[in-house]
Amino acid sequence: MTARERDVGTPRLSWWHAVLLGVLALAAALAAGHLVAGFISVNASPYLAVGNGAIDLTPTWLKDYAVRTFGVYDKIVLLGGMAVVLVLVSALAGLASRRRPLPGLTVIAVFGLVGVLAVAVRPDLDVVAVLAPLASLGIGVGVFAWLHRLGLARAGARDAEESTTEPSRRVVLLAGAGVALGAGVAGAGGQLLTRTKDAASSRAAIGRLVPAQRAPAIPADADFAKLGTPTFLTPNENFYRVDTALTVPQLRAEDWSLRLHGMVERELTVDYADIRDRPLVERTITMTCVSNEVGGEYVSTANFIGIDLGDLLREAGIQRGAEQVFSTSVDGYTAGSPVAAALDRDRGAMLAIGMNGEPLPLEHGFPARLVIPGLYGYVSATKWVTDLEITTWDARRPYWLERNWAREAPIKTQSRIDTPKGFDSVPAGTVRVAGIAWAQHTGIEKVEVRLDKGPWQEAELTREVNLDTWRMWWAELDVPAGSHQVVCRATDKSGHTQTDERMGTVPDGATGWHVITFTAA
Ligand SMILES: Nc1nc2c(c(=O)[nH]1)N[C@H]1C(S)=C(S)[C@@H](COP(=O)(O)O)O[C@H]1N2
Ligand SMILES: [Mo]
Repeated sequence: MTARERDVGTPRLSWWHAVLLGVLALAAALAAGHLVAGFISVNASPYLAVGNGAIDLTPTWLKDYAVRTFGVYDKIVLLGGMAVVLVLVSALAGLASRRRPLPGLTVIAVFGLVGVLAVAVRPDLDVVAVLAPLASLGIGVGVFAWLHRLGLARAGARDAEESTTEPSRRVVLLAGAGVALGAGVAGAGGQLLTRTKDAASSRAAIGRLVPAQRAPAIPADADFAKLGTPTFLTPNENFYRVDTALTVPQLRAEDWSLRLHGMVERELTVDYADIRDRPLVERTITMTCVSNEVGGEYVSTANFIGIDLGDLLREAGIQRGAEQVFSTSVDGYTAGSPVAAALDRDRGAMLAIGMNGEPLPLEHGFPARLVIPGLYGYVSATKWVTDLEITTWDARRPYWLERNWAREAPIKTQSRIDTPKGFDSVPAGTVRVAGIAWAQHTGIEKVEVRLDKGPWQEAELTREVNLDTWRMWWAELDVPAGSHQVVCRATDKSGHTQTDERMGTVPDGATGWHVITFTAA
């Protein structure tokens, strides 16, 4: 007897009941996991853990494509895409289980195991964290089996006249509604719990940070914000953000410590109070991301507050032959910075705990991060940093080096036009062009602009704040009616002028001139 023949006459679920069954079991599973994660860490929530895992496994070309296409929404797109796939597969799993529950149970169990795996490999979570995806697995399988049994029994009763022992239609509907309601309540509960357990209240309790040694005041003529450039200091909420974290790591200052080990004379472990009680320094630094395209937004400036990183390393005593400061974040992200740059007194590398007077915002690395002026962020600015290993280049391979980015990554001299914007229409005649330029740790010497194929014309620069920060510029051009292109290029204090050769961001930062097309009427 074939399976098909055997199935003839046995009860089966209606197709819509089967679809609903799959989706309800999925919802119950995810909600249960989220609720349990609420007691442990939001990062134990299976849905988010799988998303984070997916980010780490994504090949570089796809990641670059996602960032280019979706910008800051890339992670929302990922979560949304996962939701669509999960719902579709669960619905199909339900449909495949109209007679027997095994196909659906298998799919739910596989989902659960993927969740367990994603949580188990996270370095920032304890073993107990797998309780969250295990809860998902158990609830998902249990709900699927239970609703399936009820539904089949009901279908059987419908086929074989009414019988008093089988569940009524009403009972089946109530069971489904109960599962939906329970999932909603559990999911919301998990959300509330993670909110109260997060690091925000720890940060709020710290208050403003007052450095013993303040950065020189920013002069009023340090920007041309009135002409459309950014303000000299970037407000924390506007500071660009780039990281691999799907959800911001939640680390309380009370729980944070930093271990310094490897090729050192004495291992050190410092906690938040240790750092806070030291005389804090404040330094004005412009950070840039290597993924910044020509004309891009991944550049910002802040007054960072913290201690000198070189001082901390000297306290531990760096052994001869050390090359790399291998830093690890609480979420497992790693970066490698040159020991020489970290020790260089003149460069002023920092272990920072504050930004523009406040403790670091959670997204920017609370409780502590590295900031090394002049190097792209991925080799110098580890956020949520908890471990510094002094080592050699050969001994340890940081995250982005495994993904084709360069080991040495000094920030390239660049400039950007902020006004006019691309495809603006402006009155013909005198047109004011303004923008920014940066060459951290070298300094900007001049910026030039050119209309169409005309002569280069030197722009007016703002007062220099220090060599590690951007400078704003403006120029006036005589523009006849018509469509035009304006280009800018910067020359740094080493005498290097930006090349017009266009190179992409991989492996060590984009080159080329920023070009704006606009119309004068
Ligand atoms: N833990 C962690 N730190 C990180 C990253 C990250 O993905 N994880 N990204 C780095 C990169 S590529 C940059 S450009 C800077 C950006 O810092 P910001 O988000 O505060 O601007 O952080 C660096 N530090
Ligand atoms: Mo970056």
